[in-house]
Amino acid sequence: MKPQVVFVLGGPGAGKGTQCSKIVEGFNYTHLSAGDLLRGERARDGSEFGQLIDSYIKDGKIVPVKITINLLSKAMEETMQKDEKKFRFLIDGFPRNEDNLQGWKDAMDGKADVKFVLFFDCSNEVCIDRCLERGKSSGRTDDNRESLEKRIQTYLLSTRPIIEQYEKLGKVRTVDASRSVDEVFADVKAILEKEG
Ligand code: UP5
Ligand code: MG
Repeated sequence: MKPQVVFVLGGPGAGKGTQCSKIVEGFNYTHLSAGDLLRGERARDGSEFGQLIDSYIKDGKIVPVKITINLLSKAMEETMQKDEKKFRFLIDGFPRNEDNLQGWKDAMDGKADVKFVLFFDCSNEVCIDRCLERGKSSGRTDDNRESLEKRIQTYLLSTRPIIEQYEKLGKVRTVDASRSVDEVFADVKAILEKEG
């Protein structure tokens, strides 16, 4: 079975991870956060990319796609090897720019189907406030005001155009992510029930 993929996009702190966790409770999807995979690689003993990933994340810059796509495709393969019925994936926080999208196409065209993009739409102010609040306890090196300004800029300049490309293809499902977790999830659930 070919992997069926939903790209989950939205600004920093829009609630991508939170909503993906709720989706996997009720739907047969595996959640792969590109950011979590990169943070895992950064922490791995002997990783040749640890320092590079560290500095990119702190600067809110997008890591070269070769690194990210390797982590994503490995995680997808491992999941499907363990259980062939697990071929549905939520890919959270990817693709974030043109380089990411091209890297995905080069590696995955014909090998995986992108069903749609689930877009969590949220104002920059709400995004920043949520990340600063989380920063009090998250230990994330990018949950500070300086990194957040950069993350927002990167999102606006690089990621929004990717969402717009998918929009033109009629492939974006947008959710107003500024509401409560449960209100957002009610919309997410309706979308997934409709899309299958
Ligand atoms: N929260 C969530 N939903 C809420 C709601 N409805 N109401 C009130 N509060 C809500 O949520 C963020 C915080 O808000 C949490 O405290 C949550 O409780 C609360 P979360 O669900 O974590 O939001 P999410 O959108 O997942 O935010 P995250 O910070 O993870 O988004 P980013 O996209 O910025 O981070 P990510 O981990 O994807 O990427 C980090 C960095 O990795 C990037 O900046 C980049 O440098 C690098 N990266 C790449 O280079 N390439 C990639 O492909 C991916 C990442
Ligand atoms: Mg996240």
